[in-house]
Amino acid sequence: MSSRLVCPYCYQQFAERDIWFRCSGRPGPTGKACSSRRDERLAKRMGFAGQLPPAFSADGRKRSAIHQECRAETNYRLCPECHTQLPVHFGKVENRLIALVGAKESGKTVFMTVLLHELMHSIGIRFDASVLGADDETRDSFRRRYEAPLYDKHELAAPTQRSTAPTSRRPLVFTFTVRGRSLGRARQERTVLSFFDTAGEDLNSADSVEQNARYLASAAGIILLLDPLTMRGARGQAEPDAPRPREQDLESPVSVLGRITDLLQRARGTKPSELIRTPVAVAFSKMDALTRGLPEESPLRRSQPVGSRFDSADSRSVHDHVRALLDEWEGSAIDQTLRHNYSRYRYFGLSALGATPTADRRVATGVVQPYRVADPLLWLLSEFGAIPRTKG
Ligand SMILES: Nc1nc2c(ncn2[C@@H]2O[C@H](COP(=O)(O)OP(=O)(O)OP(=O)(O)O)[C@@H](O)[C@H]2O)c(=O)[nH]1
Ligand SMILES: [Mg+2]
Ligand SMILES: [Zn+2]
Ligand SMILES: [Zn+2]
Repeated sequence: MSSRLVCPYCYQQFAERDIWFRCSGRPGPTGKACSSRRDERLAKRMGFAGQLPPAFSADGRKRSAIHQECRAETNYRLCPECHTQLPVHFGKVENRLIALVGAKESGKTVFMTVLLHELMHSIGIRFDASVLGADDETRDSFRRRYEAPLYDKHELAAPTQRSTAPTSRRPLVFTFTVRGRSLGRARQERTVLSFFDTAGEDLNSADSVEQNARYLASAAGIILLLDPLTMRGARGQAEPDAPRPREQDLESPVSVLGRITDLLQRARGTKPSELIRTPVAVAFSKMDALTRGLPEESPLRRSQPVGSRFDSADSRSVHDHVRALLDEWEGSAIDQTLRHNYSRYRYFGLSALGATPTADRRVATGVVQPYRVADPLLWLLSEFGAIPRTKG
């Protein structure tokens, strides 16, 4: 495990011994109990203005600490930067931040919602994995703001607001647990996953660039979502009723990729001769609108893998196929940028909804039928060694 930890909520890096604690608020041995108050740091960074017992620093390598004022013991561990309570086992298990980025309207919010829903259901069963929200806020907000509107009301989310209001911009943090083996003994392998639903504009405006830079720099893996319907060569091949983004709003995938590459190089201090080592899953969304134009034998028309290991051969053939499609879509510059700047990248084609939504932003068929929606994350997890993969 790396010695530097990254907060899954604010993406600041720190050492384990710098972890803070929050007083339990229960009376200590002398009968004195600490009162609750507003935590200014938590309010400023995360927009939480409620009352909580005081935060204090102690030896963060320990599971618990004694608060000097009340002498009560506590095991609430906090990020030293934003004062958010850290997930259980934090620092003792792999902590992987997955950054999800893409231009406005590329499909990030829908993708994240469907991906997490799938992870908790079919993908969880497929890999015998359990995926749980790591904190109350994540559990509540995922259900209320993301899952229920899409799955119960069949409505698509409104465009994501820019991250100036910190309350709405807390990442969703989950723990992904699979049964692994270590030294011949079965054990639970836990990975903390943090998803930050960036608003498309965030990548453009200077004031949110710093937060994004930190987010990207701390990420163990990046999912870059690109909308093929914004590419000139693909637009002509799309289903006639697929909603096409308006021309004047278009930010071409290659310019999004360029900007992210720039941010990463700056944030990581990459030397001009070096490649960026963060694995990048380059995923083309909304493929449902293009499937019918693809050749019969295209790997993007066959059924998605179902085995209990990540299917490497299938993933490679999708990668090669998408690379070939890029030429047709007039997107060869994307491949050039990736080849010259990244050491690990892989192409994906997916559809979160499985069909074109209606003009009033509803799920047309009433059922979400995702296709290959988990492939990018599964590839990243297999790159980290968190899930097994087939040879090939
Ligand atoms: N055909 C098709 N369209 C999709 C799919 N997913 C999203 N869309 C369309 O893309 C639009 C934008 O999706 P969002 O998930 O809100 O996009 P976003 O990237 O979060 O957008 P911002 O929050 O504004 O940055 C939706 O309203 C849908 O019309 C899909 O799987 N298939
Ligand atoms: Mg969004
Ligand atoms: Zn933090
Ligand atoms: Zn106390």
